[in-house]
Formats: sequence, structure tokens, C-alpha cells
Amino acid sequence: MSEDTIYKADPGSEPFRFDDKVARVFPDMLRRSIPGYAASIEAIGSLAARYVRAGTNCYDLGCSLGAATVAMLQGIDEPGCRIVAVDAAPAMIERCKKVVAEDTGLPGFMTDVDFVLGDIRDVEFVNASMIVLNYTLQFVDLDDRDALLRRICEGINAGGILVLSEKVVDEDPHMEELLVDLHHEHKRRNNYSALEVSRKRAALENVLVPEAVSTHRARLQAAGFSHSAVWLRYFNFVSIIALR
Ligand code: GEK
Repeated sequence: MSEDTIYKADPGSEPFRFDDKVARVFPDMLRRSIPGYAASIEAIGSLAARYVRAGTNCYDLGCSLGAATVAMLQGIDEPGCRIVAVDAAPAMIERCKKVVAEDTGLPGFMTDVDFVLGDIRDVEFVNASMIVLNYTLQFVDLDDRDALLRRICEGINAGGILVLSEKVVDEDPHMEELLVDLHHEHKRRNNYSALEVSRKRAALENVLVPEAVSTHRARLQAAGFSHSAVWLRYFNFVSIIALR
């Protein structure tokens, strides 16, 4: 796995982008930066085994290098399914095709995978039993989030599931400060220097826009999901499951 050394260099005022430099070190970046990331991927596999029905579609929205796609492929226990893996970054989707093929021995799995270079706001969701937004919604314009979640819910069959993982903000400013500090300490323990942490934070300003857990749950309810629950929380990172 290539080591993420991107913010050892000064990016100036360049905002964070999902370019080739990022795609090359991405697994190391996520592993060291997102507390709970490995647990989110593991759960996606288990949830696929439980919720994916024969002859339905699954969507991995903002798939990056396809970690959630691989987990679903390995979890799905039913015939005739298709996973649609979507990412807007060419550097990600190109690498994703190779990584998924290497990790799973594709083709040869009973589930097909379509790799789509495109914006998740333009995807049509049909006959879905599982949709995954693993740390992706936080990069979508705030104004577009409600409509996207409504369309996602409409595309999920009764009894289907959405997995929504996000960085969040705490409504209590004191706790927010503490949780951000705990996250930064976690990154420093994972061998990012204080300077790398602060440069990355600046680069993500206005690019990654987190919301409160209550905002996410209210949006899920308004979108038409019948139930939702936070099943994972590690500092200021959560994963929510929502049932149609
Ligand atoms: C994982 N889910 O490993 N349309 C399509 N893709 C988008 C959009 C959009 N509007 N906005 C952002 N992306 C993955 C990790 S990373 C999380 C997801 C992170 C894509 C973007 O190109 C990137 O690949 C991904 O969403 C977010 O489970 O970097 O913190």
C-alpha cells in the first residue's frame, strides 16, 4: 500500500481534489484518517448478505477504489444481482476497475459490476435492495442533498437498505472542539504530523461539508425512509443505516 505523504508538501491554497496523486495513496489515506473506516466496510459486507435480494441492483455511490463494492460482492448471497459503482473522479474509477478485479478475481463472481464515471446526482436508481453512500454525501453540495436522498429512497424496494457514513459536526460547540481534537490526535497517532493534519484540514475547508447527525436523520425521514439508526460512531465519524 503506497504511503500518503501528500500534505508533507505545502499545497498553498489549492483545495483538496480527488486526482491521480490522491487515488494512488487512497487506501492508506482512508485507513489512517477515518476512524471506523474498516468497520464500515466490514458491516457493508454483512448487510449485503442480509438485505440484497435476487435480481436486484446495488449502488456504491462515490465508490473511490471500490472497497464497499468488494464487500458487497463478497457478501451477496443471491443470484442475478448487479452492483453499480459510481464515481465522478476519472482517477478513482479507472483504478477502481483494476482494484476490484484484483481483489475479487472478477469476472467469475455471480454478481455483475458496472463502473460508471459520473456524478451521483445524475444516476437513476431502480430496483435497488442496497445503496451505499460511504463517506460521499459530505462532498455533495448542501443544496442538492435533500433531492438526492429522496431519489435514492424512491429507487429502493420495500425492505431495502441505505448505508450512509459521514463525518459529522456536534451541535454542542464544546463537544465539537473535543471531537475534532480527538480525531486529530488519532491522525497523529497514525503518523501524520501536526503540520500535515492542519494542511489537510485547510484543503478540505468548503470541500467536505459535514452536518449534524440530527440533520441526517431528519433528512432520511423526510426522504421516505421508515427507520434509521446510527450503528457506528467513532469520534466525529458515524455510519447510519436506513430502511425503506
Ligand atoms: C469507500 N466510498 O472507500 N458524484 C460522484 N462521486 C463523487 C461526488 C459526486 N457528486 N462527490 C464526491 N465523489 C469510498 C470512499 S471518498 C471519501 C469515498 C473520502 C466521490 C469522490 O470522487 C471520492 O472518490 C468519493 O466520492 C469520496 O468506502 O475521501 O473521505
